[in-house]
Amino acid sequence: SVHTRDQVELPPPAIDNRLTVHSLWSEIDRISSEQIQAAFEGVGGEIGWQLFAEEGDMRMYRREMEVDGMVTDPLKAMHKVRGVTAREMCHYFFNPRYRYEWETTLETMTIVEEISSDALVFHQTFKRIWPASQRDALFWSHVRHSSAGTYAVTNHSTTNADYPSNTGACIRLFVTVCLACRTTYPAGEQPTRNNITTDIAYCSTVNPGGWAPAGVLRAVYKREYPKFLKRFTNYVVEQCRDKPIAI
Ligand code: 6CM
Repeated sequence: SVHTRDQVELPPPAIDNRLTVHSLWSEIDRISSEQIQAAFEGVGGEIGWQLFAEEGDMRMYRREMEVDGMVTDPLKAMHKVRGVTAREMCHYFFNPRYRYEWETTLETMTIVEEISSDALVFHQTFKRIWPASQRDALFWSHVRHSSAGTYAVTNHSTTNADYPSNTGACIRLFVTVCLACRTTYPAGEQPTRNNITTDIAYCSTVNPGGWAPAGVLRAVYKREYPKFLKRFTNYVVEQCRDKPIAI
């Protein structure tokens, strides 16, 4: 059935051995650990995160930052979703089969390398934003179980000789993204769709890789990130509604 097929492809509870012998393993392990730890850190304190979007349990913060005149504002979002698990959230974010259904900025997606059941390399092109050139990205994506009730997906730019940057119409952008999710339910109870809550921390830093007007870019981010997180979480809730819970 559809359910059993989905179950076998859920993020594995332990790191896949094929990943640990890959040349990217040490980088993937280090960046994923750093990203997951930073994701759950608060937005208070001295760093100066500014709230720019708020809706229900969702809060989005950014820090204005420029590198060589290019906007590289780090973004951090917190959300809370009921009725779906961290493992399910990460399954739908990681698995390319579902990506076109929730990702609206995407134009094309190619799987460049299948490293293991928990790590893939993607090439993606994004919809063009006037008046800037179209962008593409090449990044590894890794899903892992990190601690009790916690799963996370980390995406980080990489290189591949078969996918050189800035050769065609696209400018290569650089991305570091982490979707970290933690599920809780009342002590002494069994987890069900009715008593679980998943806390979500989503962090993203994009370097546009070449000229793009700062004002346009910030306006696009302000509109697109809340749209993405609402759409994605609603999508996962819909997908999971009639399926057995995957903890
Ligand atoms: O994290 C998100 N999606 C993942 C799967 O696709 C993946 C994507 C990373 C790329 C993020 C790039 C965002 C830039 C999109 C705008 C187009 C660039 C034009 C720049 C030049 C003017 O981690 C969800 C990403 C949601 C983005 C709003």
